[in-house]
Amino acid sequence: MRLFWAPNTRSMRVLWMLEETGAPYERVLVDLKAGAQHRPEYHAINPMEKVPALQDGAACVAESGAIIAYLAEKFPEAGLAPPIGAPTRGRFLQWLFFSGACVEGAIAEKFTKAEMPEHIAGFGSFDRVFNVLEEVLSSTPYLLGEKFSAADVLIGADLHFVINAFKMLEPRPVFAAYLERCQSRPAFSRAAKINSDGV
Ligand SMILES: N[C@@H](CCC(=O)N[C@@H](CS)C(=O)NCC(=O)O)C(=O)O
Repeated sequence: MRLFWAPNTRSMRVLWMLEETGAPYERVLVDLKAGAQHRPEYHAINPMEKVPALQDGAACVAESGAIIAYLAEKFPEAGLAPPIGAPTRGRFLQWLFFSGACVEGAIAEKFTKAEMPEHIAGFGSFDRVFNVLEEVLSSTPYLLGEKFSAADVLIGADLHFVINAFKMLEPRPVFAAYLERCQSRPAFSRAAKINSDGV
């Protein structure tokens, strides 16, 4: 498997996930400043010309949530996804889609200060998105209950980005405790080191 990535980007989500699986992979740096994402050879891998993207033999997959779902299914022995038919499978898929559909919208709202009526915006509003996550994480240690899953990789990485990196959200005890749980995992530390080393 080859991960196309760049440091300090949304690639961190997939780096963390790959480290959770323990599977071997190669990292290919995409030099965003030099415009490498716009080269035809990278366009063939991700037509959106953004990182991250994963190549696995003849398979290519882009969009962080999709890559994480792909890896969770490819490596069931890692125990990061409830099996098809399990009651928690529905919520698992919900949180994987929630990142792209709702968290990304909320971040864009904050960055651009754009105002959209809540009933028009699919994500509702910045406040609603993070209040919902806070509500869920107030009653269970992880999104699916007692067990860490790939959904926590994605949403945990999003919360890390929003709270720690970009300071878009005021500190909240529920998120601080959740991030501490998620980030105490060795796979997170390995991914964070790769991210800061930049190679
Ligand atoms: N929807 C994509 C977003 C990916 C994305 O926005 N990547 C940014 C880095 S954080 C990027 O590659 N930007 C380079 C560019 O747009 O030229 C995902 O979830 O993976």
